[in-house]
Amino acid sequence: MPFRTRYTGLVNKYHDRLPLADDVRVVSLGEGATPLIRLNNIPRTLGSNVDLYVKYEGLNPTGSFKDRGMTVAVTHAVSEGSEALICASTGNTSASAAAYAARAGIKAFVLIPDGKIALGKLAQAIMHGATVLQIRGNFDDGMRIVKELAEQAPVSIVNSVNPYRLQGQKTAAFEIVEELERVPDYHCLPVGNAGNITAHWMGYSELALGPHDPPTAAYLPCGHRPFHSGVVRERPRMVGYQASGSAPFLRGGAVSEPETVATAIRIGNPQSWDYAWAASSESGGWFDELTDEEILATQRMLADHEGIFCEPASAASVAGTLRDVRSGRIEAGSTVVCTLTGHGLKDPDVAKQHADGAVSTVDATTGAVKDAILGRLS
Ligand code: AN7
Repeated sequence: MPFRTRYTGLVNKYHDRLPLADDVRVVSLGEGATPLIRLNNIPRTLGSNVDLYVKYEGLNPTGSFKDRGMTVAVTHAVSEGSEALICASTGNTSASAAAYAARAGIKAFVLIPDGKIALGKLAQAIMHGATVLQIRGNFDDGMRIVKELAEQAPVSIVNSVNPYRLQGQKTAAFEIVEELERVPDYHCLPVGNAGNITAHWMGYSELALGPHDPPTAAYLPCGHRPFHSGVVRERPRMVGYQASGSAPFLRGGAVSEPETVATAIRIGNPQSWDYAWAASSESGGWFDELTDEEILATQRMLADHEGIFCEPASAASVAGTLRDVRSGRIEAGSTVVCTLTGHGLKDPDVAKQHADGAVSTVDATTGAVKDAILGRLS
């Protein structure tokens, strides 16, 4: 048969490794199966022969990794009869929740920090018909309110404190091991609320631990035993990168006024604090921080030298990795996967800052255009 079965999303692909009933009605937009792209041009400048891959999660249906968790969380919520979702968000969770709620035919309420989310994400929440509540506060304020509210109103919380979110997000680790046909030596991610680093470690651990092994301490309980298969022996070191202005894992505790240009990770009080520490220490990994300038320079470099446009927060993973490769902390010969968590189109305002010199206005004549081209070819 020359045709492959149509891909219909990660729940259908990994159903036997997810805590969902066999006959559940799956709410999906075809998420997952994102490309794992080997970087060609940037590693050449490093002076170290690392094998560097990016998992381009920006190619999920709403443009971020959140869709992996949302398909599972919304499928579960709908199966329980839920008619409304709620989340606090720096933008991507709200975009994803709004889309999956629309798909399921239920309501979404999203709390976002006033004026501090990227334009594309706000556009998504609006277009998908969510009720958008801008709060006069930051993500951490929104998170506190949502957790209190979910106990008082008939709304399902779809932040990553919902264990079904992390169950969905763990599938990225499955895909990476399938695609590489091995376990990477390092997996590097940007860290905000710390759900994704936890979910990846859960996924790698399910592959590496046998049915009788105790689970990792980073396992968010889900009313189900972990789906340990023991099909591989290794697990990667998990490395988490934060923006310096929003780096609670580097400060050793919550940061009250988080700030960074990478608004997706402008989070001072991560909900998966203990789990992320467990993932880091069990794996022999570490946390580190990047300045906004380093993050933006790397975002630009990925777009300019590799053709890959990610949002600023995502670039933190590659920025940190490049620094750690240069210093030798990540050894030569390593295979490294960086998660690019969201698409660059989410945040057009950041891209506009680079417009100087890239965009020039010329007369509508062949001569004027020719002059402009020849000037740049020489
Ligand atoms: C692009 O949307 O928290 O450490 O509310 O959008 O699992 O929180 C977003 C987080 C990294 C951090 N990159 O992941 C939200 C939200 C992007 C993100 C993160 C986020 P976690």
